[in-house]
Amino acid sequence: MSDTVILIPTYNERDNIEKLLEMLIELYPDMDILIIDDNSTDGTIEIIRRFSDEYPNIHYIIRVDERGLGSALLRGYREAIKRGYKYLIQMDADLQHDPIYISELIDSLRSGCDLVIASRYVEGGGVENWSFTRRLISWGANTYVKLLLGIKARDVTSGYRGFRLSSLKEVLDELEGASGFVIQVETAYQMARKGFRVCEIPFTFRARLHGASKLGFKVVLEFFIRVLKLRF
Ligand SMILES: Nc1nc2c(ncn2[C@@H]2O[C@H](COP(=O)(O)OP(=O)(O)OP(=O)(O)O)[C@@H](O)[C@H]2O)c(=O)[nH]1
Ligand SMILES: [Mg+2]
Repeated sequence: MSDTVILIPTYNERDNIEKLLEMLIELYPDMDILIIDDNSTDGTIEIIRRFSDEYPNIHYIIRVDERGLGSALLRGYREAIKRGYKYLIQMDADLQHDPIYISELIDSLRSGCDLVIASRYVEGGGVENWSFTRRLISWGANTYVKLLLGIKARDVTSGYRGFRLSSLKEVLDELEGASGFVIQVETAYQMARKGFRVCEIPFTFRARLHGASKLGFKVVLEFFIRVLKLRF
């Protein structure tokens, strides 16, 4: 067992997950991987099973009665703590998060950060091929969070990040009930509030080439409401 686990939430990522797993196996052959899938209907599960059969370090959980990025990540955090890992790297399955940055995220954790965010909005970071609307949504979400919660990190909504699990464990109960991507904000907020060290490294967010975004209206609404609730 490695001391670090790579956590990947998946929902209908058939055309991305295979490539991602191949890249991870090549770059980090000894690292454990944990996939949390919410009962994908497009064949993603069959691909995950095939890899897990071949590589003993690839683990997965299929949730059949729940859906949501936030609750899937929470399940992954709890599972990783239970299994005794020291660090956790969290990344999307859709190839927007280039695995090349994982070693740098781990270095930051080893050198003392409790949370390290792969950030689009620090010097040297950026986004590839984003439409004006997509830029506006991301900028708006980050600005809203900063105005309300005063978080110092520049990219609080980035889902590409690393955690020291002993620190994350201390805020887990506060995250309960977060269903969508608002959980990214909540972990950063709660960890900073507890005095843990939050760091950022620059990264370039790639364009999604295959599959559909799951960013829906309900998830955005939850984001606005839960951030407001944290504030007041
Ligand atoms: N288990 C699980 N994973 C999910 C769910 N929704 C999204 N994901 C995964 O979470 C990651 C991020 O979701 P995306 O839809 O790519 O969100 P995004 O990157 O903010 O949006 P785009 O830039 O449009 O791709 C991907 O790996 C998804 O497959 C869900 O309900 N359950
Ligand atoms: Mg994505």
